[in-house]
Amino acid sequence: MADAPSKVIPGLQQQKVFKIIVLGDSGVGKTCLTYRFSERQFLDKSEATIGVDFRERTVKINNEDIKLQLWDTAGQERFRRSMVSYYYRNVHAVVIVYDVTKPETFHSIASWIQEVDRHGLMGTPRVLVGNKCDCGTPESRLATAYAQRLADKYGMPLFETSALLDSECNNVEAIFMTLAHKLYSKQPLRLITVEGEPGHSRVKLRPQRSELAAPAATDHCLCS
Ligand SMILES: Nc1nc2c(ncn2[C@@H]2O[C@H](COP(=O)(O)OP(=O)(O)OP(=O)(O)O)[C@@H](O)[C@H]2O)c(=O)[nH]1
Ligand SMILES: [Mg+2]
Repeated sequence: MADAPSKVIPGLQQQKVFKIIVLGDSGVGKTCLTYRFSERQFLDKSEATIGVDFRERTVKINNEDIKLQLWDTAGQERFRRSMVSYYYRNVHAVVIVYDVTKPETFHSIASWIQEVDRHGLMGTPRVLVGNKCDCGTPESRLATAYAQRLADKYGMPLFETSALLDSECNNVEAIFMTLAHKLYSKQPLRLITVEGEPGHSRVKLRPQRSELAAPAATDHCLCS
C-alpha cells in the first residue's frame, strides 16, 4: 500500500485521498462503473478509454470528507501503451472488473492480478466486480458460485453489479464505499494539501488532469 503522508503543514486543512485503480478487459464497463459512482448516473455514450481517465467523489466517513480518486484505465492493449508504471504508483486499492456475460473477460482475471503484482501491489486491497448483471438470462451469465471460488482463491470480495440499472446501483456504491471504509480504517494513506481559507480552498491533486489522455470515439453496444 502507498506510503503515509510525511508532514502536516500548520494552518492548512488536510484531506485524505485514496487512489483506486480500475482494471479489466475492454468493454467490461470500467468507465460506466466509475462514472456511475462519481456522477450517480449511467454514461449513455461510453467511449473506449485511452490510457487512463480520472474521476473523483468525496464521501463522508465518520463525519470526515474523504476523496476517492478513481483511475479508470484502458482495457484495450493498444490504448494501454501509455499506461506507464506511474499510474500504479501510490495506489491504495485495486478494482478488477469482468463482464458476467463474457466468460473470456473472467478468464483474464489471473493476468490482471499478475499485472497488479508485477507493479508491487501484492498487499494492496483489491476487489473483484462482475458487471452487466442486467444482461442476458441467469443461465447465460457466469454463475456467482463460480466467480466466488476465484474471488476466494485470491482473497478478494466479489461484487456483482450493473452500471446501467438504477435498481442494481447500490452495489456500485458498495464497491467503492467498502474500499473507502477499509482504507479509512487503516488510517491516512496519503494526505494532500488544501490551500487557502476554509470554504475558499484549492486542492492540489496529482497527477494533473492535463497529464491524462483524452478518450477516443468507439462504439459498444449495451448487451452484445
Ligand atoms: N447493459 C449494460 N451495459 C453496460 C454496463 N456497463 C457498461 N455497459 C456498456 O458496455 C459498453 C462498454 O462500457 P465501458 O464502460 O466503456 O467499458 P470499459 O471497460 O471502460 O472499456 P475500455 O475503456 O475499452 O477498457 C458500453 O456500451 C456501455 O454502455 C452495464 O452494467 N449494463
Ligand atoms: Mg473505459
